Amino acid sequence: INTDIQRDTVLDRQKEQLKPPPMYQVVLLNDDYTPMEFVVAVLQRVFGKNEDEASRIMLKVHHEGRGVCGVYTRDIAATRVEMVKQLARARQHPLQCIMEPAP
Ligand code: TYC
Repeated sequence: INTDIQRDTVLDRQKEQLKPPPMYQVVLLNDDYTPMEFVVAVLQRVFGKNEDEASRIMLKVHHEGRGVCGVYTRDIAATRVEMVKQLARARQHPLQCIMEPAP
């Protein structure tokens, strides 16, 4: 049998599917050791930035402590965070990258 709660749950899911998905911003954090050229290369490779835009974001992070690399759905944001962390680990740089709900 279908309870009132089951009917409400179906209606809530239908309504949820009509909304745009929640978005997450991928944020790069500053540190004192990761070379600037490495950060620029990561921004080009992982986030598809051209050299000028990559340099602009890198310098913003360097001066302000953090900077947004892009805004994506949850899975794409999570994958790009992991790609950044893996590239940093491979070169033994302390570069950190996080995702957070877009405001
Ligand atoms: N602060 C680093 C340096 O002076 C450069 C840097 C920029 C590191 C951005 C991390 O996310 C970062 N070499």
